[in-house]
Amino acid sequence: MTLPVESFHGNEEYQQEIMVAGFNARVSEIHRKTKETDISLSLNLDGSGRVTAATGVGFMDHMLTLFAVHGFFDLDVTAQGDIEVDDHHTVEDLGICLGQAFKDAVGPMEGIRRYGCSHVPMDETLVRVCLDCSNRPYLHYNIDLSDQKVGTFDTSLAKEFLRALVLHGGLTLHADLLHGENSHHIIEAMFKALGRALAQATSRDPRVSGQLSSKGIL
Ligand SMILES: [Mn+2]
Repeated sequence: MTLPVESFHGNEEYQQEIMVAGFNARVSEIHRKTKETDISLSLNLDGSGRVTAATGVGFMDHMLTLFAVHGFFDLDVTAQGDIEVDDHHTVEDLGICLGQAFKDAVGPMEGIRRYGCSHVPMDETLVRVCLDCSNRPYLHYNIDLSDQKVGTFDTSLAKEFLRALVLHGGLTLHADLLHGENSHHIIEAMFKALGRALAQATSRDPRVSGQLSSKGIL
């Protein structure tokens, strides 16, 4: 669903910018409340990388910020989760909400490139993320992390986040660690590659009319 511009952000200057771009605004707002988490998220696919992230999980704030900056998405996200249990519910539910927001903002997946692929190096690390806005959720996750924790963050949650994103965003996604040692670098490179690949896949191509599929439908 494409929201009317005036319902987004309540910021006139911002709304005008979107209008000037001459396209329908590809934006989404998600509010999701369960007994475990309460998340509000707004996303503009055609943004400039303006981010506010306050999820209660510092490492995820860092990752969501660099994801949006490198994908040129505008993203505002707040979460109140049961982090007194651990970060699991919050991180997984952030993946659900971000996946829903992408699916919602892209709408019927018409006129977009559909595929995106990005290699991102970070010092000794090189990560590749390739994805397809396919409506066929599938995650290939070939990222071995030698550390169980980065700071207080449980590194296995990176996969949980991606699994939720893929399922709710209708994405086929392959994430591969080509080489690397430092777990912080590896997860960070993965989130940057995710941002760049999603930006590419969701970008408009004037040659594409309707959905890019030889079958005619995704
Ligand atoms: Mn970092």
